[in-house]
Amino acid sequence: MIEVFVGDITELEVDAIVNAASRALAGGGGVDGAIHAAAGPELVRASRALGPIETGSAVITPGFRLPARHVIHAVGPIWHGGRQGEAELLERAYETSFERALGAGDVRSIAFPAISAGVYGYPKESAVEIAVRVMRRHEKEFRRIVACAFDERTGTLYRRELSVRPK
Ligand code: AR6
Repeated sequence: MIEVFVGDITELEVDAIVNAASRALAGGGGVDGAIHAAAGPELVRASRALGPIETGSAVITPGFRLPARHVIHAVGPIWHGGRQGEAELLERAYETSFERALGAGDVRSIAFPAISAGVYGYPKESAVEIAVRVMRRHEKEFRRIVACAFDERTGTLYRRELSVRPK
């Protein structure tokens, strides 16, 4: 089941939350900052040790002080206008996040922020379309997939995309 939640991803009681990380995995602003603040300083030590990683890839660490047991740190592309492979890289960031979740063996519920759709500048409509397409591909492997929006407008975009019949 794919559901939409509008609010702070760090509060979600799911097995894994996905972080929109930077290649250095060293923390930052936006959702990355919120996740590191809530998880505590152990998280930056654990994640930085696994970096740097390529855009489109992802690694998994414990969730430390978060309600979620795991954090999957995925690196989405920076938007450069759409002709530098951004769509493929964003799709890959979602795909590798799902791979890491399945690899953990105990992840039945997972929540995603809108990767790349903040500081990295990816147009929200297209980012949401890609996110939902990959989530649908993996829907049957999980009990819950949560599309976490931080504002109502993005929540509406997810709901609209989910109401459209898959192509
Ligand atoms: N819960 C859920 N979603 C959130 C939260 C939150 N607490 N806070 C922000 N968002 P961004 P990016 C939404 O900028 O574009 C960092 O510095 C936000 O509204 O966090 O992938 C990293 O270190 C937006 O829709 O990630 C990287 O350097 C979405 O999360 C860089 O930013 C993603 O926005 C990554 O940029």
